[in-house]
Amino acid sequence: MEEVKLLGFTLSSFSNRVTWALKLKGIPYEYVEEDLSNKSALLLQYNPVHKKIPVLVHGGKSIVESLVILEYIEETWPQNPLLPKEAYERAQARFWTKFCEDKRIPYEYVEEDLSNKSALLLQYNPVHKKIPVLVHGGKPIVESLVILEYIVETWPQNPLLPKEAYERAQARFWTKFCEDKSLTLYAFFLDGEEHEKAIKDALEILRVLEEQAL
Ligand SMILES: N[C@@H](CCC(=O)N[C@@H](CS)C(=O)NCC(=O)O)C(=O)O
Repeated sequence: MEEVKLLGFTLSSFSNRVTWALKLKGIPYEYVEEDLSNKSALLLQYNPVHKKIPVLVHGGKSIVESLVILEYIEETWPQNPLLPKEAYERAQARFWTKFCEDKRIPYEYVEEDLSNKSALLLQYNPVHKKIPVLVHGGKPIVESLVILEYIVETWPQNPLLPKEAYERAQARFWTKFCEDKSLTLYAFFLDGEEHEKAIKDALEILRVLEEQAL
Protein backbone atom coordinates (compact mmCIF):
# COMPACT_ATOMS: atom_id res chain seq x y z
CA MET A 1 0.00 0.00 0.00
CA GLU A 2 1.15 3.53 -0.76
CA GLU A 3 2.46 5.46 2.21
CA VAL A 4 -0.11 7.44 4.25
CA LYS A 5 0.94 10.39 6.38
CA LEU A 6 -1.17 12.76 8.47
CA LEU A 7 0.04 16.24 9.40
CA GLY A 8 -2.02 17.15 12.44
CA PHE A 9 -2.25 18.81 15.81
CA THR A 10 -3.40 16.70 18.77
CA LEU A 11 -5.76 19.31 20.23
CA SER A 12 -7.49 20.04 16.92
CA SER A 13 -10.91 18.48 16.37
CA PHE A 14 -10.36 18.93 12.61
CA SER A 15 -7.27 16.77 12.91
CA ASN A 16 -8.86 14.26 15.30
CA ARG A 17 -11.77 13.51 12.99
CA VAL A 18 -9.24 12.34 10.37
CA THR A 19 -7.33 10.28 12.94
CA TRP A 20 -10.58 8.55 13.99
CA ALA A 21 -11.53 7.78 10.38
CA LEU A 22 -8.11 6.27 9.65
CA LYS A 23 -8.25 4.18 12.84
CA LEU A 24 -11.82 3.06 12.13
CA LYS A 25 -10.77 1.89 8.68
CA GLY A 26 -7.62 0.23 10.06
CA ILE A 27 -5.28 2.21 7.78
CA PRO A 28 -1.64 2.24 8.92
CA TYR A 29 -0.28 5.77 8.78
CA GLU A 30 2.52 7.98 10.01
CA TYR A 31 1.43 10.86 12.23
CA VAL A 32 3.39 14.13 12.19
CA GLU A 33 2.53 16.66 14.93
CA GLU A 34 2.69 20.24 13.63
CA ASP A 35 3.85 23.22 15.68
CA LEU A 36 1.25 25.75 14.50
CA SER A 37 3.32 28.68 15.76
CA ASN A 38 6.22 27.50 13.59
CA LYS A 39 4.71 25.63 10.65
CA SER A 40 6.89 23.04 8.92
CA ALA A 41 8.08 23.42 5.32
CA LEU A 42 6.09 20.25 4.61
CA LEU A 43 2.80 21.85 5.77
CA LEU A 44 3.41 25.01 3.72
CA GLN A 45 4.28 22.90 0.68
CA TYR A 46 1.30 20.55 1.03
CA ASN A 47 -1.34 23.16 1.95
CA PRO A 48 -0.15 26.38 0.28
CA VAL A 49 -3.68 27.82 0.12
CA HIS A 50 -4.77 27.67 3.80
CA LYS A 51 -1.48 26.61 5.47
CA LYS A 52 -3.60 24.64 7.98
CA ILE A 53 -3.72 21.14 9.37
CA PRO A 54 -4.99 18.51 8.86
CA VAL A 55 -3.21 17.42 5.70
CA LEU A 56 -3.40 13.83 4.51
CA VAL A 57 -0.52 12.75 2.28
CA HIS A 58 -1.22 9.58 0.29
CA GLY A 59 1.40 8.27 -2.12
CA GLY A 60 3.10 11.70 -2.05
CA LYS A 61 -0.12 13.58 -2.98
CA SER A 62 -1.78 15.88 -0.46
CA ILE A 63 -5.48 16.18 0.39
CA VAL A 64 -6.61 19.08 2.59
CA GLU A 65 -9.75 20.29 4.42
CA SER A 66 -10.90 17.74 6.98
CA LEU A 67 -14.31 16.99 5.41
CA VAL A 68 -12.71 16.58 1.95
CA ILE A 69 -10.17 14.24 3.55
CA LEU A 70 -12.97 12.18 5.14
CA GLU A 71 -14.68 11.77 1.74
CA TYR A 72 -11.32 10.77 0.21
CA ILE A 73 -10.74 8.18 2.94
CA GLU A 74 -14.26 6.79 2.45
CA GLU A 75 -13.77 6.45 -1.32
CA THR A 76 -10.25 5.06 -1.12
CA TRP A 77 -10.77 2.54 1.68
CA PRO A 78 -14.43 1.42 1.55
CA GLN A 79 -14.16 -1.03 4.51
CA ASN A 80 -16.00 -0.01 7.72
CA PRO A 81 -18.01 2.72 5.97
CA LEU A 82 -18.31 6.16 7.59
CA LEU A 83 -21.50 6.98 5.67
CA PRO A 84 -24.75 5.01 5.26
CA LYS A 85 -25.15 2.81 2.14
CA GLU A 86 -28.43 4.29 0.96
CA ALA A 87 -28.16 7.55 -1.07
CA TYR A 88 -30.92 9.41 0.79
CA GLU A 89 -29.48 8.52 4.20
CA ARG A 90 -26.03 9.55 2.95
CA ALA A 91 -27.48 12.92 1.88
CA GLN A 92 -29.04 13.30 5.36
CA ALA A 93 -25.70 12.53 7.06
CA ARG A 94 -23.97 15.12 4.84
CA PHE A 95 -26.71 17.66 5.57
CA TRP A 96 -26.17 17.37 9.36
CA THR A 97 -22.39 17.38 8.97
CA LYS A 98 -22.65 20.65 7.06
CA PHE A 99 -25.18 22.01 9.58
CA CYS A 100 -22.76 21.41 12.47
CA GLU A 101 -19.80 22.75 10.47
CA ASP A 102 -21.63 26.00 9.61
CA LYS A 103 -22.62 26.52 13.26
CA ARG A 104 -19.17 26.21 14.73
CA ILE A 105 -16.99 29.18 15.37
CA PRO A 106 -13.57 28.13 14.08
CA TYR A 107 -10.78 28.77 16.54
CA GLU A 108 -7.25 27.71 17.21
CA TYR A 109 -6.43 26.33 20.66
CA VAL A 110 -3.01 27.01 22.13
CA GLU A 111 -2.01 24.99 25.21
CA GLU A 112 -0.13 27.05 27.83
CA ASP A 113 2.60 25.69 30.08
CA LEU A 114 1.69 27.57 33.28
CA SER A 115 5.08 26.86 34.83
CA ASN A 116 6.71 28.58 31.85
CA LYS A 117 4.23 31.13 30.50
CA SER A 118 4.55 32.07 26.86
CA ALA A 119 5.52 35.57 25.68
CA LEU A 120 2.09 35.66 24.00
CA LEU A 121 0.24 35.09 27.29
CA LEU A 122 2.29 37.78 29.08
CA GLN A 123 1.68 40.17 26.20
CA TYR A 124 -2.05 39.50 25.99
CA ASN A 125 -2.81 39.41 29.73
CA PRO A 126 -0.17 41.68 31.30
CA VAL A 127 -2.40 42.46 34.32
CA HIS A 128 -3.17 38.94 35.63
CA LYS A 129 -0.85 36.83 33.41
CA LYS A 130 -3.51 34.09 33.52
CA ILE A 131 -5.39 31.89 31.08
CA PRO A 132 -7.93 31.83 29.51
CA VAL A 133 -7.26 34.54 26.93
CA LEU A 134 -9.51 34.77 23.88
CA VAL A 135 -7.81 36.49 20.95
CA HIS A 136 -10.27 37.75 18.34
CA GLY A 137 -9.00 39.68 15.34
CA GLY A 138 -5.69 40.20 17.15
CA LYS A 139 -7.34 41.75 20.24
CA PRO A 140 -7.20 39.89 23.58
CA ILE A 141 -10.19 39.46 25.92
CA VAL A 142 -9.43 38.12 29.42
CA GLU A 143 -11.27 36.84 32.52
CA SER A 144 -13.46 33.84 31.72
CA LEU A 145 -16.81 35.47 32.57
CA VAL A 146 -15.92 38.59 30.56
CA ILE A 147 -14.98 36.27 27.69
CA LEU A 148 -18.36 34.51 27.93
CA GLU A 149 -20.20 37.86 27.75
CA TYR A 150 -18.06 38.82 24.74
CA ILE A 151 -18.89 35.52 23.01
CA VAL A 152 -22.61 36.01 23.71
CA GLU A 153 -22.54 39.54 22.24
CA THR A 154 -20.33 38.75 19.25
CA TRP A 155 -21.96 35.48 18.15
CA PRO A 156 -25.65 35.71 19.12
CA GLN A 157 -26.61 32.32 17.63
CA ASN A 158 -27.35 29.54 20.17
CA PRO A 159 -27.59 32.04 23.08
CA LEU A 160 -25.95 31.12 26.37
CA LEU A 161 -28.22 33.39 28.42
CA PRO A 162 -32.06 33.57 28.63
CA LYS A 163 -33.83 36.10 26.39
CA GLU A 164 -35.79 37.81 29.15
CA ALA A 165 -33.91 40.52 31.13
CA TYR A 166 -34.99 39.34 34.61
CA GLU A 167 -34.07 35.72 33.86
CA ARG A 168 -30.75 36.93 32.45
CA ALA A 169 -30.08 38.84 35.69
CA GLN A 170 -30.91 35.67 37.67
CA ALA A 171 -28.51 33.61 35.55
CA ARG A 172 -25.78 36.23 36.12
CA PHE A 173 -26.52 36.28 39.88
CA TRP A 174 -26.04 32.52 40.24
CA THR A 175 -22.96 32.56 38.00
CA LYS A 176 -21.44 35.19 40.30
CA PHE A 177 -22.56 33.24 43.39
CA CYS A 178 -20.73 30.12 42.20
CA GLU A 179 -17.70 32.17 41.16
CA ASP A 180 -17.47 33.81 44.60
CA LYS A 181 -17.76 30.44 46.32
CA SER A 182 -15.31 28.58 44.10
CA LEU A 183 -12.35 29.32 46.42
CA THR A 184 -14.18 27.46 49.17
CA LEU A 185 -14.30 24.38 47.00
CA TYR A 186 -10.55 24.57 46.32
CA ALA A 187 -10.05 24.25 50.11
CA PHE A 188 -11.12 20.62 49.68
CA PHE A 189 -7.56 19.90 48.65
CA LEU A 190 -6.15 21.20 51.96
CA ASP A 191 -5.64 19.02 55.05
CA GLY A 192 -6.93 18.91 58.59
CA GLU A 193 -9.20 21.62 59.95
CA GLU A 194 -9.26 23.54 56.66
CA HIS A 195 -10.50 20.41 54.89
CA GLU A 196 -13.20 19.86 57.54
CA LYS A 197 -14.30 23.49 57.20
CA ALA A 198 -14.37 23.14 53.38
CA ILE A 199 -16.79 20.20 53.72
CA LYS A 200 -19.15 22.24 55.94
CA ASP A 201 -18.96 25.26 53.63
CA ALA A 202 -19.59 23.14 50.54
CA LEU A 203 -22.65 21.52 52.14
CA GLU A 204 -24.00 24.98 52.96
CA ILE A 205 -23.40 26.16 49.36
CA LEU A 206 -25.20 23.09 48.00
CA ARG A 207 -28.10 23.67 50.43
CA VAL A 208 -28.50 27.28 49.19
CA LEU A 209 -28.30 26.17 45.55
CA GLU A 210 -30.85 23.43 46.10
CA GLU A 211 -33.29 25.67 47.98
CA GLN A 212 -32.95 28.88 45.98
CA ALA A 213 -31.54 28.23 42.53
CA LEU A 214 -32.99 24.96 41.35
N1 LIG B 1 -11.69 24.01 7.45
C1 LIG B 1 -10.45 23.41 7.89
C2 LIG B 1 -10.07 24.02 9.22
C3 LIG B 1 -8.70 23.55 9.69
C4 LIG B 1 -8.14 24.45 10.80
O1 LIG B 1 -8.73 25.50 11.18
N2 LIG B 1 -6.95 24.08 11.31
C5 LIG B 1 -6.30 24.89 12.34
C6 LIG B 1 -6.00 24.05 13.57
S1 LIG B 1 -7.50 23.68 14.45
C7 LIG B 1 -4.96 25.41 11.82
O2 LIG B 1 -4.24 24.71 11.15
N3 LIG B 1 -4.63 26.65 12.16
C8 LIG B 1 -3.39 27.26 11.81
C9 LIG B 1 -3.60 28.65 11.29
O3 LIG B 1 -4.75 29.13 11.20
O4 LIG B 1 -2.58 29.30 11.02
C10 LIG B 1 -10.61 21.90 7.98
O5 LIG B 1 -11.73 21.42 8.16
O6 LIG B 1 -9.60 21.18 7.83
